[in-house]
Amino acid sequence: MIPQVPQRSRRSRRLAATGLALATLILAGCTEEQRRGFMPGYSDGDVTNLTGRITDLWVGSWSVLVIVGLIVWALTIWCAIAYRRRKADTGYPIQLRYHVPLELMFTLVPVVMVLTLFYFTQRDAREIEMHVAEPDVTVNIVAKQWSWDFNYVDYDVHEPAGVQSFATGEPGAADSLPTLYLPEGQTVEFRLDSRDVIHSFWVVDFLYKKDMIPGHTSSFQVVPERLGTYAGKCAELCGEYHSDMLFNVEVVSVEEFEAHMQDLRDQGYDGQLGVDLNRQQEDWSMRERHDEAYPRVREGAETEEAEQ
Ligand SMILES: [Cu+2]
Repeated sequence: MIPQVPQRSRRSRRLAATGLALATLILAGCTEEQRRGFMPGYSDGDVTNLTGRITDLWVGSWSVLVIVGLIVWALTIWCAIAYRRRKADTGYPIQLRYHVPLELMFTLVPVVMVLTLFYFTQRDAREIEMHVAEPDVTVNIVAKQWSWDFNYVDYDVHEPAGVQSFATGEPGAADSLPTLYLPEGQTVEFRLDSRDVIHSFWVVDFLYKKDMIPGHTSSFQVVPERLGTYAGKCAELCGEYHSDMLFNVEVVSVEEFEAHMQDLRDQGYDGQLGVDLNRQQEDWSMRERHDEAYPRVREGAETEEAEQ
């Protein structure tokens, strides 16, 4: 006798197969951008050693959340339709209270979900925040309203001081922005400082950013893995010209990086532009720089004051 597969199990297996086929079809039809969950990235390789991990965490999290969302919406709509009030109904529907299994379920399911998300986030955050004892290159980045100073600690040289957009008169112009050079394939440690208010160091394609807090050095390490030019910006609202607080990152080969260090030394950019260059000092007074750049604005204000 051939054992009969029960109807129910056959149906659920068919349902599972259809679901799997559908998921494969959807994923196969995805562009690379969609598979990255629309995170910045390139088809020819990861930008840093961390971007793959960060993208996976993002895509994994939102895929699970979309599935949970779909289940919740489906159940909500189903309940509203299946248990709607009919013409013949009178009085209240059955009032369900102290249904222990049900209450356990809607307490435990969210707790399990939150713990799962917490586990993966914590696992990845620990990896991302991991520091090796001796990075190949240490860069000290000093944020200031509203530009950046880049110091190459091991070489004791620095990039020319970042000039504020109101002083260059070219807000966002790529060629007047300060540029940070990084060697490909080397462990780079960023040491982040601020001279004035809280800023945030963000290289968009690195998919990671970190606050820069006055009086406190924060740090993280990455290995840039892809040659190219990347856009960086301040990710913490820090005042009037926050949106012009931009910079570029050039990931170059180790040889080019060494040559650039030599260039900076030859041009006399030795030493470090530390946090001791306070913006309260005359050289760094933003108000004066601003008034110099926009004298007419000031004159206008003075005339107005005189008229009053
Ligand atoms: Cu800022």
